[in-house]
Amino acid sequence: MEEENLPIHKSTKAIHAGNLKKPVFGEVSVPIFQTSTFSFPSADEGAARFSGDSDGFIYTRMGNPTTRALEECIASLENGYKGMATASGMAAITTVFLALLDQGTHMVGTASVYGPTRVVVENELSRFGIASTFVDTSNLDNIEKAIQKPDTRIIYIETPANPILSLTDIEAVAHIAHKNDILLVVDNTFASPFLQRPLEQGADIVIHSLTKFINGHSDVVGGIIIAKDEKLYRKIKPVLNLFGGTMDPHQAWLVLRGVRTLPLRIEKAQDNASRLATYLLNHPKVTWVKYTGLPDHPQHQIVKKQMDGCGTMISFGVRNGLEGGKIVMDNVRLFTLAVSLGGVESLIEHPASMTHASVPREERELAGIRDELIRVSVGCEDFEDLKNDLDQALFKIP
Ligand code: LCS
Repeated sequence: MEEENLPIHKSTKAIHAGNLKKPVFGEVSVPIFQTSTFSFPSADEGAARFSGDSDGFIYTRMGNPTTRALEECIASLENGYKGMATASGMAAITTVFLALLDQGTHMVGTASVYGPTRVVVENELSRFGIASTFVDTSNLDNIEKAIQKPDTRIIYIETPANPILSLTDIEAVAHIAHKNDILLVVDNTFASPFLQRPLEQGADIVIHSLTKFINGHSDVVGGIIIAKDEKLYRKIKPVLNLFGGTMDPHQAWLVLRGVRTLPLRIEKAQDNASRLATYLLNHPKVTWVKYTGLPDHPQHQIVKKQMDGCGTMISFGVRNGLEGGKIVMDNVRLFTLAVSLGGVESLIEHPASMTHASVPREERELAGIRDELIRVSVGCEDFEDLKNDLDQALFKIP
């Protein structure tokens, strides 16, 4: 094989993809181009940039070199056409909905998505005549039944889903979507492109909250949309530019710095998570554990089919239900009681009263988010310290 045709692998992409082709001073890291606007060398060139005949930069809401570097890096990791970085994960999600759904149309979604994703559809987009059906998408029959021809425009899945960690077969759903002329959108936040690349399985659009694994240091909020082809990119990009939920260059630089170590962080945190899941499973105060890497996970086969690893998220229940869970959350010393996930530090939270509190109780319970469920995001600390911390907190339960 010719040297230039050798494939580039994912750890190499995380470190090199998006680097400027022509560094300004030979700099090794991408600079922060902290400017709101860009000068045009001539009036004709300014007009050409606006008409699209030239791809030079115009104004940071529409594009910026630092932000573009991040977009190229993540699009490369996802094997997509192009990325569009956004101010938050929710900005990515709402931009896709606004671009692809019209008045009178309908979408099908995973019931246990991140709470606000569901609330924005059911409470806000419904005001503009957009309908939705949220079902357990791990069961393909539910998806087939929820489709309303010809109104359904998108199927939106989160896999692994937040916080019950159920999995949806991306390839199978892509097949159902495409035979019905529907687009498949996947929120890949919980896996990251290091563990799962939905476009390779037939998805049309991938979304991330960059706030989580990709940035990985709990110091930035951000999001990204990756389109599989130019047609979808051209449909979504103007909507993002107009609604204005774009990413700031400083934010982009921080995420670019974070993504360089994504593979290292995921590998360490995933090793911790799989050992902690086994430890919890055998703990006398723990009643059940959900982790995609445990053999009793109902969709364990799907992990093998579409993921390169089991991730770093664990859900579990303890003796005395929610009361026992509160004792654990109030007594951890190393785990931080906080929402969010995917950072180097381990976090613990209670979805029913925190991340998913905005979803009405009945729908929450139908989606499997029971009051007793505790969620942990396992970080990169030493396993023994994490285990000892949970152990002392668990033994506070009477
Ligand atoms: N998608 C998923 C799967 C998420 O978990 C979140 C946030 C979002 C999208 C939204 O991203 P953001 O706008 O916050 O960047 N999830 C959170 C969580 O589980 N705890 O706090 C936030």
